[in-house]
Amino acid sequence: MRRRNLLAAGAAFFAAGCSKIGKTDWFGAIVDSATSWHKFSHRAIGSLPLAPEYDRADVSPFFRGNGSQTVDTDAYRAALESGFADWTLKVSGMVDRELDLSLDMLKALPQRTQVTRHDCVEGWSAIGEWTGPQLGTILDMAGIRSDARFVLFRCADTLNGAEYYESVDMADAMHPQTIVAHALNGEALPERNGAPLRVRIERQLGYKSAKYLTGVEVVDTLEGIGGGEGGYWEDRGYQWYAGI
Ligand SMILES: Nc1nc2c(c(=O)[nH]1)N[C@H]1C(S)=C(S)[C@@H](COP(=O)(O)O)O[C@H]1N2
Ligand SMILES: [Mo]
Repeated sequence: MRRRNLLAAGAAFFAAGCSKIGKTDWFGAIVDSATSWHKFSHRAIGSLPLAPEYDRADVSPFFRGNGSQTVDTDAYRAALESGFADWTLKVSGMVDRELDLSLDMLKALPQRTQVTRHDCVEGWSAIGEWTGPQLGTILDMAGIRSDARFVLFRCADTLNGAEYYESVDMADAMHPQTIVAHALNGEALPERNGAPLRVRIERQLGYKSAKYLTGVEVVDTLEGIGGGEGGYWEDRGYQWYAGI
């Protein structure tokens, strides 16, 4: 089933104009992906609980922005004005092949839509409908090396002069509800909610769901990255595994 989805994704991917990897590489990637998926499947499929999902009718009328509500650079302003035509998500680190995925490529992959509740550690919640490809699909395309342990999320914004970043383990990275969202409530992601891309980590507190996503980096240690605790807020004393 998954294999068939990936094949369909492959066709759509080429239709979207992938210039970075050739056709042969792509079919190699599909074969490899079965392997990379299996490596984590004993934890990721079936064994991990899903976060509750809600009905479209439960969606909050307004999904507030929190933390950074924009990226304060000329480059971001220009990107926003161009409809993020040149925005890419870079997939790098301990992968068999690095990827540079445009928004069109990400939208051409199989999509997941989920209505979930976002819980911020500051004591507010909101329900939203998020759409995007599963991070697992993207990681399968890149091919994760067997010694990889974490997936790092790189963001365009800074808070108090420091780059915002986050990280999850492989089980949460491959979790079916972990998606790279480009839409909220059926519309392109608003600026305040992380346009054009944000990750959704549905079983953990809001600060894990990194906005203004520019890169996904596969690593085997969190040491030496930022303050070494695995995320912007973690470096400031919050828990790395912020389960809800
Ligand atoms: N890049 C980035 N991602 C971020 C933040 C941020 O400041 N920068 N804030 C986090 C926090 S604390 C929360 S609660 C949510 C807020 O998401 P929202 O703005 O869509 O409500 O984003 C999280 N992701
Ligand atoms: Mo938050």
